[in-house]
Amino acid sequence: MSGVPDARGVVAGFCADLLRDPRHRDDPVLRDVLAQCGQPLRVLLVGDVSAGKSTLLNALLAGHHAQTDHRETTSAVTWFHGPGLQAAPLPDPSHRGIAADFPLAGRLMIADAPGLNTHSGNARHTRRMLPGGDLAGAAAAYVFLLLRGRADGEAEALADLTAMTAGPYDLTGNVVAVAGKADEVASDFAEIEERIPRETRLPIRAVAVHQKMAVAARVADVGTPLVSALEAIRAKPEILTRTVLHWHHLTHHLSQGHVQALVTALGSPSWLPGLLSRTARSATAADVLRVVEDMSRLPVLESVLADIAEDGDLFTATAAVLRLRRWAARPASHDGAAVQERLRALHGTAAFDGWRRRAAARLVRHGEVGADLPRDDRDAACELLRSGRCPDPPALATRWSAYAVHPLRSTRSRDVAELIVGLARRADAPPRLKGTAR
Ligand SMILES: Nc1nc2c(ncn2[C@@H]2O[C@H](COP(=O)(O)OP(=O)(O)OP(=O)(O)O)[C@@H](O)[C@H]2O)c(=O)[nH]1
Ligand SMILES: [Mg+2]
Repeated sequence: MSGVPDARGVVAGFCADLLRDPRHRDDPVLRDVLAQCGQPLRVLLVGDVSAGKSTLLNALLAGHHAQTDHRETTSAVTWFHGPGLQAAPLPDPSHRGIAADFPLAGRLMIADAPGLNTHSGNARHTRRMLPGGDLAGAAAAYVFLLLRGRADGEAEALADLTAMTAGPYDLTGNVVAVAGKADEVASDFAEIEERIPRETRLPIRAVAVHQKMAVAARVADVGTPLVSALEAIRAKPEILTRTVLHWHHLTHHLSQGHVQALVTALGSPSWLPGLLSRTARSATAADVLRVVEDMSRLPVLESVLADIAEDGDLFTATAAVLRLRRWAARPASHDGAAVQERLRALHGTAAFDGWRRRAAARLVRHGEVGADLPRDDRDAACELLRSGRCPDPPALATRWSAYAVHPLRSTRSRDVAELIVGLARRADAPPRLKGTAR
């Protein structure tokens, strides 16, 4: 399916066309949608004051880029993007942009934002970026930071965000819930990650993260003193004979610097025994930090973000089309109805055929569609939707046809199944490798 233009390239062309009209030449929404379509996926970090957003960001960026404190700290929306995007156009003049090299740079740009419950009123900057705000859609994906491993207080906000950004094809995956400060929660990570989507009844991916450990793993001036503190403890094994450990128990045995390093990197002393046992055979400081990184679960969040970024075209085009629809529906619009009509026509283009197939693949892989079919049938359908090929197209068509006709199937599931059946009937099997005759 090569040679098909990206959907966001088509939307960019659409905006460029509108901007040629003298009535719209300086329109800030059109200018920003055009910029957005040319940039890596825009991700916004949201959550309450002191949820640990900036700390998480520093871990993702592997450096002290954002200021952190126990009081309300972040006051403006600040975008972090790869060094290759110098002076990247931003959604609003009040936003700041900072170039930094980080593992996901190039694939996404990420914004730190004021907490949603500020006393200062700075929350308005964040709310402008959320559904209902004038900059809604300027970010196409969201990392929503939750506290205490629970989503109950945020369920409505999460539901609004998911519903209002899903677009015409019920796109899933652009909202990631992060259960932050996991060190302060008694439940284990797997339980938290499984419970959040179940309790909210939303198709969101939840990831539990210990941001402090993530920073220690990635930022040298936090990680190096931690490694040295762990070595000091190993030299005095009597420290860990207590069943309940508090930081003040360590002050008689370790230097103040070592205790401080442990508090900064671990938050709670309950993580110390596990960390010591998991690093008992680590030969080098780098080995220790790999264990710290693994325990922080930052790599899991990064892999979820990398997966979203892989479908950056899908998410960006969806957000951009939703923005343009709202722009065309604004009360002052002279040509709104005509623009809406032209936007609808975009969905008939080859680029949007590809967009629909990738959205369907996400629904099969991450959503409810095909949930009662065997894993192999879902994997083959995803392969077919993404590449136009799969191992046994006629067999796949038969199984997804049977799935589609079930009387209790939702309209969305039936649409996706019919799309798969149509593709399977036209598809080729991949060429059989030499020597793999059955
Ligand atoms: N125990 C624990 N504390 C953390 C963790 N991550 C951050 N903190 C602390 O939480 C406080 C707030 O962290 P920030 O990263 O500044 O929080 P924020 O969400 O950016 O806050 P605002 O910018 O004010 O909205 C700081 O004192 C951090 O040290 C964590 O994983 N565990
Ligand atoms: Mg902050």
